[in-house]
Amino acid sequence: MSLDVVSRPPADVPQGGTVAPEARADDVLAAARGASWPGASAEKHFLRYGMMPHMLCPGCGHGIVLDAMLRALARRYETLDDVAFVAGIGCSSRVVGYVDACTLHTTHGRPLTFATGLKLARPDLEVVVVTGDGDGLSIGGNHLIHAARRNIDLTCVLFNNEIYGMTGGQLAPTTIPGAYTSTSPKGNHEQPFDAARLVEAAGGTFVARAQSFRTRDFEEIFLRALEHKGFSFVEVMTDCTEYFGRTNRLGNGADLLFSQARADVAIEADLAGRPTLQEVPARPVRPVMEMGVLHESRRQTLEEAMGLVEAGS
Ligand SMILES: Cc1ncc(C[n+]2csc(CCOP(=O)(O)OP(=O)(O)O)c2C)c(N)n1
Ligand code: SF4
Ligand SMILES: [Mg+2]
Repeated sequence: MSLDVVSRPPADVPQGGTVAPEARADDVLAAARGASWPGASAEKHFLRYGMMPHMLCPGCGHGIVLDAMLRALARRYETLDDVAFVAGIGCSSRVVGYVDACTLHTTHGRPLTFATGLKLARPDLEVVVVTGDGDGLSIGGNHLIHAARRNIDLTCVLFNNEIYGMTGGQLAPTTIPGAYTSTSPKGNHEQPFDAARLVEAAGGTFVARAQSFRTRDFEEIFLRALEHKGFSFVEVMTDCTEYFGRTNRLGNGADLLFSQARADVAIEADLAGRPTLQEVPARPVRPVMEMGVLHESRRQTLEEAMGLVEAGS
């Protein structure tokens, strides 16, 4: 999560470093909760400053996505007291540790199972699941399709960087054909999952795809996903600079981000042939895909079927 210079807290704002080393975790959080300074945008109050500095590599897209999620949450909620984040394991899943809400960092591939239990016990909570393409589609793929089938009222954001970032850049079920990874030294020979279409086919009632490149669009989509009753799934394309970008010689974080423009079918169609598009570095292997809300429908949620909430509430 990167803080821009303008919104950086002044020195007297409680930081992790100002808390005595022997302090308990609660003390660190209490100090961080006081973090507030004139001019800070609303979502900055949702960060745990005691957890900084963050662990993301320079140029990693995950911080951009988290920032947009917090902006959307700040538009919907004054506090995060009734919001819980549940994540698996991965660099993407790790970002929930920087959010000053009730956060559960669970086991690899299982955030949806923990979130299902939490939601059934506390249907009043807004439960947001953060997962990665490895976490949510590989080891956790089974749980993803069943959460969609059950239509439980969760919002799941899948950070798709087309690789296992945290563990050294192994091939993921989303890696595009031809891409080099630490486990595909001759280039990937497999076809990737279309995560959004998979969830739609499994019964998800709100399905969307967005990009870290168009962060405002993602913010709007995430807000709509939060408002939706039933299983909401947002796949957000993001970049692993360290393993995907470097291994495939695709440039730095900015190069990777701009190259996403050419993977959006609408942009590609709109700008085709214009000189501006020719200047955008192409990512040779990423397919051009449809972005935006791909499916939205209403059917009985699991909580409604179980009588835990009033139908239509
Ligand atoms: C049961 C289990 N198997 C494997 C791992 C190792 N592991 C941790 S994170 C990860 C992949 C994460 O990839 P992804 O979800 O795409 O997240 P990213 O780091 O790319 O954001 C793996 C294989 C583990 N922690 N637990
Ligand atoms: S390894 Fe990749 S996904 Fe993980 S923090 Fe670094 S750039 Fe981001
Ligand atoms: Mg990944």
